[in-house]
Amino acid sequence: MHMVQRDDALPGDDAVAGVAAVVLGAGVGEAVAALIAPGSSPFAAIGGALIDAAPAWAKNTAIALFGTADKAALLVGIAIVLLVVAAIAGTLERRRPPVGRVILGAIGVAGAIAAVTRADAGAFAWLPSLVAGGVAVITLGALRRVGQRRRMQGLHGARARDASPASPSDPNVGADRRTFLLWSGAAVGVGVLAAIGSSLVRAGARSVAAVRSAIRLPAAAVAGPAIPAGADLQIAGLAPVITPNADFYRIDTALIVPQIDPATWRLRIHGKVDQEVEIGWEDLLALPLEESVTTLTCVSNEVGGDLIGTARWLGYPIRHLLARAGVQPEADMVLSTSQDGFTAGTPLEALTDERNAILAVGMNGEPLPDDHGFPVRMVVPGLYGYVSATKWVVELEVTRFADAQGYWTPRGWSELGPIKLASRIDVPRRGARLTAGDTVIAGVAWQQHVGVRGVQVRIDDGPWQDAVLAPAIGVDTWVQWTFPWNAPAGRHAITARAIGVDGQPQTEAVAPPAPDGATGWPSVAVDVG
Ligand SMILES: Nc1nc2c(c(=O)[nH]1)N[C@H]1C(S)=C(S)[C@@H](COP(=O)(O)O)O[C@H]1N2
Ligand SMILES: [Mo]
Repeated sequence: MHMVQRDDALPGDDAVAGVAAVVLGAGVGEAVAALIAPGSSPFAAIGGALIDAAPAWAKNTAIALFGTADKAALLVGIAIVLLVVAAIAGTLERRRPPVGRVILGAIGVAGAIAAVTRADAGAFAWLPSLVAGGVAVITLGALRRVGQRRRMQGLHGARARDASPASPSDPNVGADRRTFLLWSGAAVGVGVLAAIGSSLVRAGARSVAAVRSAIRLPAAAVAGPAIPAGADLQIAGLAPVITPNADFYRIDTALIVPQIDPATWRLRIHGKVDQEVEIGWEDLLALPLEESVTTLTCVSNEVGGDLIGTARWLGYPIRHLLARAGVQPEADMVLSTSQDGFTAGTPLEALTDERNAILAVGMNGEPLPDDHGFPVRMVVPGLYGYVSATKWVVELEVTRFADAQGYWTPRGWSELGPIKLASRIDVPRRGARLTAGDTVIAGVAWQQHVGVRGVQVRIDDGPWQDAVLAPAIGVDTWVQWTFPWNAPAGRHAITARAIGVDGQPQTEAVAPPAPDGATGWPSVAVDVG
């Protein structure tokens, strides 16, 4: 033992063995997942468990730092942590065998537990992570044996020349180190190839994409509002009044987007109802669908942020389905559940009053994109998405706030999420350099379901001046505004505030997104030269 430790010529090799074992294990695990349990990728399972464990501040930090790339950032983070742990496990494996292998096996078991506890776990959800852990354990053991052989030989050689133990110039050691590195490299290579292959298999298996592209949605029985002339000011840099699907913000907890074949989709309405109602895709499309234009907003949107978008939706009013089920008088909430287990708690009233709360199937003239809830999602004007806009929705439970909670409530977000009066300056951009003279300031303002009466703009510490409001599509959508400005040279701060329908301006008080939505006036600094 003592001699082996003293012969620690190339300590980095132990870390290499650990990393190679984990890369091979992870790659094989991903491949098994892609082939037999698509939803149970070890990475996605661990990532999903971390997302579920995340409190409000963590969600917001991730969104603030990475925006809608928060999921990619999480996966990269998990990979980095895993590689560091792998290097440590490799080192420990030699110092105190079999500690390294035990660590790798434990990670596999943890992944399997995470996978089986996902809401949409299949019967074999545990398999990919266990295979990953098993492969990593076996590989680490094997690489260590190759490494050990090299050290033993190095030791014999070293006896004669104690000054340079295991010198790389020793031909035996050199050859065996090459063997070790070759095997390690092969493990990494196979692991990476397996991971790439599994992502290709995954992409190819997206038969739901083919089903989706073959769908022709029925025409609306009730047409939505026309876009009034002038509602879109067509100013460069100003968000268009209707957001193209490809540019629509995406926020959800799904690391792997649920793939639901509409032919198997069913929605169950149950709980405090006179009779359960269940409908399938064809039943839903056969109903008289209504079109509406509604702006969705995320509670995590910072002042000036872009987690907001407007679409023309096609769907069926939820209130008609609730009426069919017969809601019992003590109910005050509907807990909607996604196929992947996400839930939202929506006040019953918001789903039964006259607003356009719908089960949406269409978005801007096409079936919902995968990322936005295909085949069916909820759209409820006036409430932040986390309490209302359930994508991939499969269940509506009529219940009470006293008895049930939506996904984000126990994680530090408010039970109720009415959208706050807000505005945003799109033009000019923060930090823009302008030429002195006539220019235009423009932006959007919103308070869905309530409406906006006006917007005011202030230059530096000057007076509040009325901006021109473009015609609104309706109270459920944001509205564009513009303000002509004769910009004098110098550095200026432009601030805006919306005026609510009650005549009250948007609050100046600065609040962070958690627990129920950010507040404060948007402001941009510009240099005029
Ligand atoms: N299934 C599911 N639906 C969900 C979420 C989710 O995490 N899972 N997030 C909600 C949140 S927080 C928002 S803001 C909206 C965003 O909808 P979008 O991604 O279509 O813009 O979806 C809501 N619906
Ligand atoms: Mo959100």
